[in-house]
Amino acid sequence: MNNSINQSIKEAIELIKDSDNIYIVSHVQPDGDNIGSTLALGLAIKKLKGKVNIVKVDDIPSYLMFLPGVDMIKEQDITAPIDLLISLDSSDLDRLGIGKEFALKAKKIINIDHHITNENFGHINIVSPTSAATAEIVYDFIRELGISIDKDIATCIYTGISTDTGSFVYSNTSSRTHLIAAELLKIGIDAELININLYQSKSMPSAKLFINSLSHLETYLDDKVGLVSITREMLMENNAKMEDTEGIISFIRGIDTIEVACILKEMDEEEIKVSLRSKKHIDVSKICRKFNGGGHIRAAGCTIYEEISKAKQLILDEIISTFR
Ligand SMILES: [Mn+2]
Repeated sequence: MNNSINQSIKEAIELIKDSDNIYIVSHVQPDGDNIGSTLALGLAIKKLKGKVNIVKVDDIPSYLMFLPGVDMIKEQDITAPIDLLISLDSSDLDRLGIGKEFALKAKKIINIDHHITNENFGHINIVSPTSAATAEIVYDFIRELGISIDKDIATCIYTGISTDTGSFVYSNTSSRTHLIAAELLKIGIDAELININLYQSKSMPSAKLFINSLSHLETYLDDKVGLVSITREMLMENNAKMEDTEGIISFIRGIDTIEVACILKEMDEEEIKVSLRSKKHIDVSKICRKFNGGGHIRAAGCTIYEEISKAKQLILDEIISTFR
């Protein structure tokens, strides 16, 4: 954390203390870091102010439903006054889905994130691309807020950090990541239970989709690039949902020759969500930015509004050209 970030955290805390109607928004297709950060900060602000509103903008994946306070995330009334809105783990307003309307209505916005592509859309921006997860920033934030981190808050922070680092494996994992995790363990979180919920609770439809999709793995450039397409038809065949694609892309990156792993998800006929992961050399956030997406050097995403075979060709051309 550099000085300007520390300064922004102090300003944000003053704003929270002075504000009445505080809203926190999750983002569309929320992940463990988004929900974990949202709940950790939500629980802390509730301790501080007695009340907080968390806006549900999308379904919460079932593997996160064990999190303490998850019931606080619900659909909210847009006509109510919003003095302060806090966005977590979202690089731009569009990613907030319906939450964008709440943001545009809010008198003030605090934007807390770790994406390098963050658009600094807040009145106060706490953006730290060197943090492995937004939950890491939230850990510092809550301590500065003067609220003690209890077992529930610690569970949410640990979930955010664990999921965004691939269980402390990805290159974003730092000594600080481990130090924070150690503090959370000291507080008494049940890491075994968290790990079972996050990593050992795959549903059978999800397992079947996993096997089915990987049997259609395509590779390019002497197996340096691996790609899988998930169509809506495949979901139907396996009785699965899009959230059941979790884990496929990291499996592809886990193959020894693979440098770039790619998964295409057919959200709609001409709406293809693309996720990219790289291992050592390729900056995939650069590739995704060409399609108005973004993310991190080793993990990024974008949406291509074309039919799936066309989207595949477009993203493949970009991936292959980065190897030249
Ligand atoms: Mn994150």
